Amino acid sequence: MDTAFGVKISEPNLADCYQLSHEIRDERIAGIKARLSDRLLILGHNYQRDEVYKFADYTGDSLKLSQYAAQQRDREYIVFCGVKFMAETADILTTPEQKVILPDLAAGCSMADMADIETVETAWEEITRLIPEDTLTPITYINSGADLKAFCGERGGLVCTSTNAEKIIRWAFERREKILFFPDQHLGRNTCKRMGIPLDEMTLWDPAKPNGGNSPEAVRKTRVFLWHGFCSVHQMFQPQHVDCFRKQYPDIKVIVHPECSMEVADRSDLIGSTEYIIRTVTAAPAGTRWAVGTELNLVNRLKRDNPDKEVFFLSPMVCMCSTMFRIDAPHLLWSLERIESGTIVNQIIVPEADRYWAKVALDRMLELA
Ligand code: CIZ
Ligand code: SF4
Repeated sequence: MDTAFGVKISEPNLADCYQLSHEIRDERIAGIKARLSDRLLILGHNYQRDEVYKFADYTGDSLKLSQYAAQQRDREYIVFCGVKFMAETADILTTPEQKVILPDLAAGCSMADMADIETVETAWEEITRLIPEDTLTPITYINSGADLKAFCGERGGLVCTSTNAEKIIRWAFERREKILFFPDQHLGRNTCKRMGIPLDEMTLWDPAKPNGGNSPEAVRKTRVFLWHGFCSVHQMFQPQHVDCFRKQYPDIKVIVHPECSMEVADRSDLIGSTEYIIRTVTAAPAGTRWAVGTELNLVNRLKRDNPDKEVFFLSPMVCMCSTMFRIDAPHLLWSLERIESGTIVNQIIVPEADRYWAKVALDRMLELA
């Protein structure tokens, strides 16, 4: 790093990265990757844009990526092309010497923001005023802040992803009678329904209302409390989109993510995480037709990688994760240049207060996974 009179100069800046042509940007990213070599690990979530996805050393859903990050003890820098809760998870699961970097700090998750620690604590108090605390397990979808993961860890609960939600919920029911599931109501409802839990034993918890908007009797007889959260991307898929495809192509298979509403999930042939969707469509026989209800970048990649099949995006609207979209090639280049220049930007550090119990909640999940 150059310095003049103690003032740092020539720090690579983001605006400059936007001025470059695609080719030069790609060359520079590849150059830094080669120079940092084994000191660097770039992780790419399945929803990432191709312009950064192509540079990932390892790709997958949050479960696969967090398991992988936990094993890479020798990588000094982990650049996470994903969203904040994933980078936080990687920080919790890696050593204090390893640095986790999120190329754009605005890459959050609108669903994760629908549950915060104060409102979850209030809900917990309201519920446990009516039922014994040792009958309730808190479960948080991995799409949540580290403080909420810590909340679960401290109360005998754990984390789940869309890949393992059923296994995690089963584990919880083997120990206690009831669960509080947040922030995604749809993943909770779709999974519990498939496990045979009747809808009238599930209650929506609206944190904006006293007692979540429920009577004390309703709270007492509930088995599954579902937080009033949802993914704005997946809620755009509608039952009529499924009907429309079925009418046009009677042989089509409809596969959707469990963050879609129950009405969409119930009309679909298959439901599962991004990894499940990719695996299923990739393994399907040539000539088959698929309508896929999940994020657009993933579906476009699936289309391109499966030219022997017909792959359609389930909605006529553009359902793109606007926060995943934040990580673009200029941000990736900028964060890599800053690693090389020794002036790291956007390092994600989970506060010490949350780290211990959040790790307990994640480890419980990883042991089961
Ligand atoms: O678990 C993940 O990574 C998310 C958020 C979705 C999925 O199904 O991969
Ligand atoms: Fe969050 Fe939805 Fe984006 Fe997934 S697709 S990261 S749940 S906003």
